Formats: sequence, C-alpha cells, structure tokens
Amino acid sequence: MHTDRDTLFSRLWDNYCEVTPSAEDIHRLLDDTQGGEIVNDHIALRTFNLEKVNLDKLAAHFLALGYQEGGDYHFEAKKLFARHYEHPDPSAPKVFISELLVEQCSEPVQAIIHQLISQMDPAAVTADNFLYSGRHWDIDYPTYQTLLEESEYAAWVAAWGFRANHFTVSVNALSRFRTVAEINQVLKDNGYRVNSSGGEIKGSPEELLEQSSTMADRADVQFSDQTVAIPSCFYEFALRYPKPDGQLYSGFVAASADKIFESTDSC
Ligand code: OOG
Ligand code: NI
Repeated sequence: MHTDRDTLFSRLWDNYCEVTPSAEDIHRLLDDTQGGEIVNDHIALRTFNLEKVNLDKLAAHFLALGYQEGGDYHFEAKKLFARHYEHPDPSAPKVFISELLVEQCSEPVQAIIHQLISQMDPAAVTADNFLYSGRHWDIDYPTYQTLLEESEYAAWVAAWGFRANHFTVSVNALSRFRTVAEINQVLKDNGYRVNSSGGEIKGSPEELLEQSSTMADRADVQFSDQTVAIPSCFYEFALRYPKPDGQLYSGFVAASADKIFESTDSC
C-alpha cells in the first residue's frame, strides 16, 4: 500500500483525468482566474459490498495513511451505504466511499455482480495501485445495460471499476469565487452542464455544507463486444461553513449526496 499520500492522490487524479477531460479544463479555468493552487475538499470512490471488494477493502488504503473514520450515510432507495474518512492533517482531502448493498438487488443483478467480481485476483485489492486500477473483469454491453436498468450505480462500477469517481474543489480555498452559485455560473458560461437534481446548489448554510457538480463527461469503454461512450466521472465544488466551535464542518449531508450520485446518470 502507498506510504505517501501525495503520490496516491496524484495517481488518482491522473487516472481520473484520463476519462474526465473537463476536470482539467475547469481546474485550469478556476486556477487561471485565481492564480493559485486548487485545494481538493474530497474525492469519492464506489464499490460493491461483496467481501472481496467492499468499502472496508478500499478504506484500508486510507487507514494505512493515517485516515480515520468519519460519518456513516444510508441511501435506502439507491441501496447504498457510505462512510467518510478524514485525516488529522486538515490539508488532506477527505474521502467518501460508498458501496452497493448487492443482496438487496434482484437475483439477476446479484448474479451478474458476483460473476464479475469472481474474475478478480483477490490479491489485487491490496496492491498499491488498487484504488486507480479500473476494471478487473470482462463485461459485454448488453450486461452493462441490464445493470443500468436497475441501478445506475451498479452499471457505473461494472463499467469503470476502481477509480476516483470525482474530485471536489474546495470553494473555501478559492480566492476569486466565494459562492457555489458563482462557480455554477462560470461552469454554465463555459458550456458545462451542472447537475440540477434537487436544485443546482445542494445543501445550505444551516447544514454547514453547500455543493454542486458537473454532469459526468462521457468516455469510451471497451466492452467485450463493442466500444461505447458512457458517463465517466464528474467534478464537484464544496463550500463548508464553520461549526459553533469555529472549525469548518467536515462531514457530508446525506440528502445532498443522494442527488450528487446522479451526476453519472445518462440524461
Ligand atoms: C458520491 C456522491 C456523494 C458527496 O460529496 O456528498 C458525494 C458518488 O457519486 O459516488 O460525493
Ligand atoms: Ni462528493
């Protein structure tokens, strides 16, 4: 496992940019106008809750780097569970890991997911590169579509495997942009689509967190029978507010997260 946090995040970033060219463009857009470094608020990863690849297997890579467990989040309709991790060093990006509760899916979907994961070498999950190692199985396009009908999340993980699903710009750390609304305007002025599910701005000052995200880019996936461009990854923006003790809120807001998951929807 990685002993160096910066190396891990820079590998995750490079791997994410390979299928998310808009992130680099937006990064440049914000960076150019403020002339400084972009700070990552958090990244997010997705998986299935099967023993071989569950949330804990992904989290182990971050625990090894000194991360600690934060909050738990439940998404009943989407059949997801998530937990966030944060590091004692406040400059370290937070990590949001979710997993699909496979046993709650239909029998055919469960069978597909078990079959995909059975193709994996069990040693892959502890390898240095696991968190940005992509897909470890073959899948054809009709199988992807079967998953998509029932769970967009299942289809996404089946097509993309293990990689950062998004990076998140810390709006607090930007010098020229102060609000999520301003960021959304810049995105739209530059032709990007902002996720509007539940409103373009998720959360509120009262919830101590406001967020927005782009709709995912599309990138080619080589299915075993054909290559198809499908939603890949998206970019997110987060503005955190101080708690009564003066420290910025470091958790997530389940109702907002529920809508952010939809940033990889096709429409
Ligand atoms: C995670 C969605 C939730 C947040 O910041 O609340 C999220 C995902 O799409 O995998 O990123
Ligand atoms: Ni996020």
